[in-house]
Amino acid sequence: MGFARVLLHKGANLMGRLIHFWIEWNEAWMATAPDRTAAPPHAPEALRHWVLEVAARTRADQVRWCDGSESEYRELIRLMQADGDLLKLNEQRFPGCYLHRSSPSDVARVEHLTFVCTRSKEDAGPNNHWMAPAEARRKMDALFEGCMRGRTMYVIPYCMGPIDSPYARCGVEITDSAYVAANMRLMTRMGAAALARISKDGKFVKGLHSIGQLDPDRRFIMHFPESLEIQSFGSGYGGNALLGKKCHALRIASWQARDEGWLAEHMLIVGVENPRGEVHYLACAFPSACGKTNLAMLIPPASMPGWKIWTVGDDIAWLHPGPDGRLWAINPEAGYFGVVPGTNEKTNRHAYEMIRHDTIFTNVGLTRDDDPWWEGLEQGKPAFDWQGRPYDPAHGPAAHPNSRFTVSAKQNPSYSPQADAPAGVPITALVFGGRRRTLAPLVYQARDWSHGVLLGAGMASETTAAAAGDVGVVRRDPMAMKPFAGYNFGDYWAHWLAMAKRVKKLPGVFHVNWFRRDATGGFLWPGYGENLRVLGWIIDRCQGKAAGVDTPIGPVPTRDALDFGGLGVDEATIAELLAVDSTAWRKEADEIGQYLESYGARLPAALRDEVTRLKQRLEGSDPLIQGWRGQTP
Ligand code: OXD
Ligand code: MN
Repeated sequence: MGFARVLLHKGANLMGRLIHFWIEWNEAWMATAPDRTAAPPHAPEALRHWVLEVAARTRADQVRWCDGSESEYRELIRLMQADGDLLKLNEQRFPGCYLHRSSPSDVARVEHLTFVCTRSKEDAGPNNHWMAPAEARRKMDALFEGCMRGRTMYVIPYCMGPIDSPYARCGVEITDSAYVAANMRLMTRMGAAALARISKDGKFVKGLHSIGQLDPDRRFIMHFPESLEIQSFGSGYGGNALLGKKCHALRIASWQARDEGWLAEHMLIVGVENPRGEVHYLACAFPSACGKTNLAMLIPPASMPGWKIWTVGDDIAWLHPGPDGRLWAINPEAGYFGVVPGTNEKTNRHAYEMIRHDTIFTNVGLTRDDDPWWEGLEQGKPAFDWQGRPYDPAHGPAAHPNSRFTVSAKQNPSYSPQADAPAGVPITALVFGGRRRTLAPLVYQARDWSHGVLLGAGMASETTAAAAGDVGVVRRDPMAMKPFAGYNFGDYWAHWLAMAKRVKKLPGVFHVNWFRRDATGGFLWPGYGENLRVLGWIIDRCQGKAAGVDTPIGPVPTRDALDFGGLGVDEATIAELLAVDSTAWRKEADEIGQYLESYGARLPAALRDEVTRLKQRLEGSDPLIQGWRGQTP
C-alpha cells in the first residue's frame, strides 16, 4: 500500500491512477464491509449459544454469519472459483453462470442413509429408516467432532415461505460448504430478514451440515422431528445438503404440519389462467424427476390461445385450511433445483431461458467454449463430461442424468407474483401422478376426498436418477412422499383423511399419467404443453362443466370432453389412454391393499374401507371400460 502511494505521488501515470482507484475502492469497501464473523446484534441467545457450541465441537477456523446480500453471494462465488469448486461459464452466452462438479459418488439423494430418529420406531413407520435418537446423536457427534478444522463455518438463517406469511417457518443451517451457502441464497429467503423473523418467532429448525470427506461410507442424513433438528454429514448433493429443502420443508415440516393441522407436500403449485382471465391453482404431486418443473412452467399449446400459466412453485407445497373454508398453498422455496437433461426450447422454453444467466449448474458437460452442455439440449457438442474428462460416449452421458440447475424463481418468465403472497393461493384441485407404462389412464378423478386419499396412497411410479439406486423399477410412492414423509404413513393418511373436517370446501382430487407406453415402448401421449388439455378438463370438472364416465376407479373423461384435435393421436390410442382395464385393476387393487396392510394397526380403517369399496366396484364390472364410448356427463 505504501509503495502504491509513493507511485501516485511521483507522477500521474496511468498505472498510478489505476492504483489510486484501487486503494480508494478498497478502503471504501473495508469501511462498509460488515463484520460477518460476529453474531448480528439481534441474533437470539439460543442461536448464538448453538453456534458457539457447534464452532467449538467442529473446531471451525472461522464463523461467518450470512446476511443474504448480493455482495456476500459474489464473495462466495469468488471463493469457490479460487478453490476450483466453481468454473465460470461463457460470460457472453451464460452471464453469471457457473459449473460445479461434485464428487462422482455424491450425485443424488441417498435414501438408504437417510433416517428419521423418533423416540418410538413406530412413529417413524415402515416407510422410513429409523435410528434411536441417542444412537444417532452418538454417531453424528463422532463425525462432527473436529470436522471443520481449517474450514469456514457458515451460519445461514433462512425462511421457508414469504417472509411475512403466517404459514412460513424458519430454520438455520450451519455448514462448512460455500456451495451450500450460495445455493441456499438462491433456494430460500436467506439472511438478515430471516434472522429478524427468527428473533420474532423465537423458534427455528436447527440444521447442521458438513461435507466431511464426501465419503459414502461416512455419510448420514438424520432427522430429529421431535426436537426440530437435522444433522447431515458427508454429502454436498442438494437434497442431502440444502437442508431447507427436503429435510426441513418436507420431512420436518410434515411432522410440524400434522401437529398444527396443515399439510407439507411434494407438490408443484401452478396457476392456470383461461382466456376469460380466470385463474385456478392446482397442486400436483409427482415423484422426483417426473416432470414437476416442466408442468409448473408449461407453455400453452398453439391449440389453446389465450391460456396462460403462472408458476407458484415447482417442488413443495405447504397447504393450509384458509379462513374462507378453502385449502390455500404457499411455496416454501424461493428457487428451483431442477433436473437439467432434456431441457430445451421445445420441452420447457421458460426453464431454457431462465437458466441462461445467473445459474449454478451441477454436473453438466462442457463445450469447448465453456458453455454448459447436456443430453437433450439439441445444439452444440460436449468437449468434457460431468466429471471433467474429455467427452467419450463410451463413458456414458456427458451430463449426469441427475445434473441440476439452481436458479432464483424470479428468473422464470412465468413466475407468479402470488408466490410472494403471505396467504398463498386457493387450490381448486390436487393432482397425483406417477410414471406408469401401463394401467393408469391419462386422467381420472376421485369420487370424494377419502377416495382421493386412496388415490394418493396407492400411487406407484418408476424410480428415476434423483435417488441413488436402480432406475425404472416400479415402486409404491404414496403422495410422491415415500422419501420425504417424516413420520409413519399410517398416521400421515389419517391426517390427510382428517383434513376433510378442517377444510369446508375441499379441492377435487385427480390422478394423471403422462407416461403410458405402447407395445414398442413409445409414449402414447405427447405430454409437455399438451398436458394443459388435461388440466383444462380437471378445472372444468371441478366446476361441474366437463363430461366424464364413471368407472370403478373413478370418472374418466368422455371421448369428446378432452380435445385431442391436431395431436396426431389416432382413435385407438385415444381409446387406450382413457380405458380402464378392470382385470389389471383388480390385481392392482389387491397389491394396493396388501401394501396398505403393511402399516398394520396404524392404517386408518377408513382407508381400508376405501380399498374394499374399490374392489367391490371392480368386481363384476366389464373387463374393459372405455371412456371414449361413454356419454354421461
Ligand atoms: C428433488 C427431488 O430434488 O425430489 O426435488 O429429488
Ligand atoms: Mn422433489
